[in-house]
Amino acid sequence: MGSLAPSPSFEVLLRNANVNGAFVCDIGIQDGVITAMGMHLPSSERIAVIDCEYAVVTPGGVDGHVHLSQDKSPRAKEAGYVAADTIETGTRSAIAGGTTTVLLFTEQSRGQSVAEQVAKYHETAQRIGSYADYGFHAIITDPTTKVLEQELPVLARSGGITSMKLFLTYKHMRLSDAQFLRALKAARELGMVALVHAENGDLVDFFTEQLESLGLTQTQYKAVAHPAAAEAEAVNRAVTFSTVMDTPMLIVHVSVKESMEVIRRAQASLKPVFAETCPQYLLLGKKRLDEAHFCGAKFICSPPLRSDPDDIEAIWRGIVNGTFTIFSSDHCPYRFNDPQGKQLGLTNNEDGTITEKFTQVPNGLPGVETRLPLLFSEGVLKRRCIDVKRFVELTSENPAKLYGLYPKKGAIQIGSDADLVVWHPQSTFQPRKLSHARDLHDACDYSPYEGIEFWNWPRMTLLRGQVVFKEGTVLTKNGVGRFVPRQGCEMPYIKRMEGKWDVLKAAV
Ligand code: DUC
Ligand code: ZN
Ligand code: ZN
Repeated sequence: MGSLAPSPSFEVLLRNANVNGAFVCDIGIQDGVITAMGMHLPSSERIAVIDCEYAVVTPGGVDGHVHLSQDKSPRAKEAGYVAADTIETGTRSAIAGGTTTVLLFTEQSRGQSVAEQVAKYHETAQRIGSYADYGFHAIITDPTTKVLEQELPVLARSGGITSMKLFLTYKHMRLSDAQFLRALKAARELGMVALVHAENGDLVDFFTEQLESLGLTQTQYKAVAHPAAAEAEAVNRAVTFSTVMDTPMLIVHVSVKESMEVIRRAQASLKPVFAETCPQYLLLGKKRLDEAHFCGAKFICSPPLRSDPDDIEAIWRGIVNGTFTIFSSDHCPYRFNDPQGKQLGLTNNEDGTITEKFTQVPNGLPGVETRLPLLFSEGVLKRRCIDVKRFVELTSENPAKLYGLYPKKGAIQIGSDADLVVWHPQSTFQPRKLSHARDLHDACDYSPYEGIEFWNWPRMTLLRGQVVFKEGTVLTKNGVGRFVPRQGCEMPYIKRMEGKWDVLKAAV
């Protein structure tokens, strides 16, 4: 008699999982990794069995755009703001919303070393302790020869940091075109993805000065100061440079249709241009900036919420038609009732009056916990414009591929980390309106999505096989999350381009 293959062993068994809404099976997990998928997998007393009750199970969310504990730069100190969330509270909120991996930002201020900043963020993450797995993008504001030729090669080749964020706006952060090109060349040579905050800084500054000279400084003027044209011009420039340099590029937080048109054109000719949008551009409009009693400040972010309803519809179309590669939170929270948060936008005048200044309000919204349930509820269940497969692409699979984490993250398959979200069976879930105080786990004091009705919510989150969140309660402590070193970009066009780049050869 021939020998039988040993049956796979597992310590956790998910029964009746509707994997990505596509097929039902059991999932066996051993040492934090998926080791078996099939019908009626054998169990025993020593195996922890979780019955998913045929509910949808998706890979743990990978949020490629999260700001935590990022308020120590000279820029932040000068402005006087303190972020609402640290790595501890922000990742606690992430796992409660089904996100098991977050990519955070290390920030180089001008004159600083990028490598030293990365080392500091590592130290901070270790000291504070994360609930989720995490990696870093390196923000580069000063692309010196030392940074590009000595520091980045080490970070990319042995430090597991394979992406950089570059700014085309903000006085303290933006790159000139020449610096931008040099940074893109380094990214191309090192196999890094360049994330770009694309707004024309001069245009925004000019509009801001004009508004200030007219005394128009209330929160609603934030949207006027950042016109669609400022974004579209910078996106056009960034995409042009990406094409010239053949550097994979992700345009972050895209908010207007004009930007999408540029991106779509580049994608149609298979340029390595990718795009991200965020929940606020799908679900919130400029009207929120008008809210009374300075509540508009809760909605101040850059790029701003848009007034044109066509923009919101266009963003939805991009979610459906593939223009957007990833859907990230851009979680960047500041407390509202806090003198080091959104209240920085209120100035007490000598005559006893108070002036609102949108320029002094720290930019950013919370959203790491609501990202998955919002897209699932609004996109899959209410509008029914995307299926679970596309939901998974946007929230987990594509960010994992783009940032070199796939298939360890972003997939439900044998060999992948057992990072999983078990949703509620649809037939038994009672729709509920979001209450920040009751439902969320961050350290902010509001949610921009307060009162929105959710049609489902993660019932359970597993991080490397461990149930870390269940039925509204976080079950682990900070410190279980690990740094995940990343490989190069795995998006399909990039593979095709490998080894074909030589700008000078093409020119002569
Ligand atoms: N850009 C971001 O990506 N997040 C917050 C603020 C900003 O300008
Ligand atoms: Zn940005
Ligand atoms: Zn951001």
